[in-house]
Amino acid sequence: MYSIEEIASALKGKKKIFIFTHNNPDPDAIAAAWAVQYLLKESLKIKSKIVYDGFIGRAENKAMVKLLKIKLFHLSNIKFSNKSGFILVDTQPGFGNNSLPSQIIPSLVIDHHPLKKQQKSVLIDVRKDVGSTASILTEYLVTNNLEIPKNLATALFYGIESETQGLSIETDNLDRQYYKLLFPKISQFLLGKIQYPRLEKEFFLNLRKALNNVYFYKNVMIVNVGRVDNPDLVSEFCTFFLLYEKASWALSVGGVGNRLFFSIRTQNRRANAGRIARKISGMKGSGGGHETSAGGWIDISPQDKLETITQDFIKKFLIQLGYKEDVFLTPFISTE
Ligand SMILES: [Mn+2]
Repeated sequence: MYSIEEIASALKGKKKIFIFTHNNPDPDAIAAAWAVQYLLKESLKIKSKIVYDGFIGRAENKAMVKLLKIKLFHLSNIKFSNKSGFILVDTQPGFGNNSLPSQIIPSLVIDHHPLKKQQKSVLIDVRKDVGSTASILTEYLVTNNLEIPKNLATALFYGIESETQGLSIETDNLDRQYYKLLFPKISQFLLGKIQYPRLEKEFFLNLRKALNNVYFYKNVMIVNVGRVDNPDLVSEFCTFFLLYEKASWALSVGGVGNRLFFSIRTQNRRANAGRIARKISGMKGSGGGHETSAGGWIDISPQDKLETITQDFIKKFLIQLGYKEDVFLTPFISTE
């Protein structure tokens, strides 16, 4: 953990500060970015902007941003200068899941994914054993004796809660400690509205589409959501279909723009979903993640058909789990 003086000196001379989350930010990334913004404002009187790329698509995440009044800027609406300073949360320079231009060396990186080799940043606080970046940021606020406002506490609590499924997976002492510390400070009412959000009709249409394209093989749920405009759906359905009582793995895939996005989830806590994600994304894409939850994308070139790429990709994944190449996938729900 860095002192506020070290952070101040890393940001010295910077005119505008931008806090980057990973693309299609999840509650952990959003909460962590908001806490960095608060830390800079309260302790250093420095203003900053939170920047994301992609979509905020999941209903819970939309509700979080709206109800807690978190101000985020889409990358397409932001202009940098050579005096700008950059901070990355819940991701790292060189990861395929963020849009920080590769020539930029950030001033500070705070994350909980495995540390990328030869990392370039002025300050790097990466703790791979911690369950959520929100826990790390809560530590920064507490250590700097900052009072945590109700909405920020709610965001951080939900960040930890959603990332660790209520402290039940991939959890460290830090997560447990700050989950308890934040709990009396949150708005139960707003948290409830975030955890049980209202759903747009589009969600149900996508759910029907997904249900028609779910396959079950041995112990694996495979969800092909087809072409969608929001990559959050891919991860959302992956989590959802892993709920099937006989499934220990779930893979979901969906085409967004010229990329095939994928998510992996497993019930097996000793698995390494992140490693599998890195392997199957290969040279044409990017993948990574944690033990039980991972994801990434591969490029689809113009001459490739989405369906062919998808089928090849599913095979690649099943091979990683030790299944033969010519598996026959049967629909999970028969439509007859
Ligand atoms: Mn995270």
